[in-house]
Amino acid sequence: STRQTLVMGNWKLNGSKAMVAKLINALQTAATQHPAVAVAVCPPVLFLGQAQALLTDSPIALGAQDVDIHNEGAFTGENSAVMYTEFGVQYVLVGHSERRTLHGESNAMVAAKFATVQNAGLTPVLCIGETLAQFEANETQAVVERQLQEVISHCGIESFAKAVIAYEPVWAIGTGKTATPEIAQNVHAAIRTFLASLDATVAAKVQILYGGSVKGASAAGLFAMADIDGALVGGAALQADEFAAIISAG
Ligand code: G2H
Repeated sequence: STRQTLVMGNWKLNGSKAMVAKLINALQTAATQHPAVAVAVCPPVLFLGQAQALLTDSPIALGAQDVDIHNEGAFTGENSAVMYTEFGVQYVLVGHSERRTLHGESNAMVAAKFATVQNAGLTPVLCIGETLAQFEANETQAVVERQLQEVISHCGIESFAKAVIAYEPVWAIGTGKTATPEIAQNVHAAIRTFLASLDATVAAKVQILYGGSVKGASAAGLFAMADIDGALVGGAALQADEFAAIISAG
């Protein structure tokens, strides 16, 4: 696309101190060699401090995988957006399908998280996407529009001027089944058209990432599409050579 490519690694519940050090050091080289591509990693929160120290003066940005809707208080086990600001975090994923499915997060909860992230001055990465059953029932567009509409109703269309969208068809997540670049492009274009019906300027600028089993070998075909502005990468983000290949494709 003509927008800047953003390659973001979502490490999910993986890592160790040794792995964080090794992976981040390996990625520094790839990110430095491709300064036109924006690169970010989202380690588990326990490793944010270590990652922040390793990323001093680095072009690689830090992200978090989830957030609570409160900034502080009696919310045992949670992490807040305001706390993230002390760890150099720039991006926060909201509404990843694993949060929606495994933790029962509704569209309303995801919209509240989106607002909390923006209020702390950070950039939400709104994850949306349909399940296999919805895909087979031709409900993809209706599902992603509902997921977007909740945020628009809660935060306004202009909130997407400072946000990223990640389209992740649930049937492609961790399954090895990547949507073809054409299938993904069709949905990305529909998302952009939907946003453009409300605000053309915001729609033209917002980065829409594709996620779901992206690998080094599939990245270039996806990034060649007009409305695909990067990738949210899970499994392949844990292997330095695969993630570096995705960065190179940007
Ligand atoms: C989708 C993606 C990263 P993977 O969950 O958010 O993971 O690339 O392993 O399908």
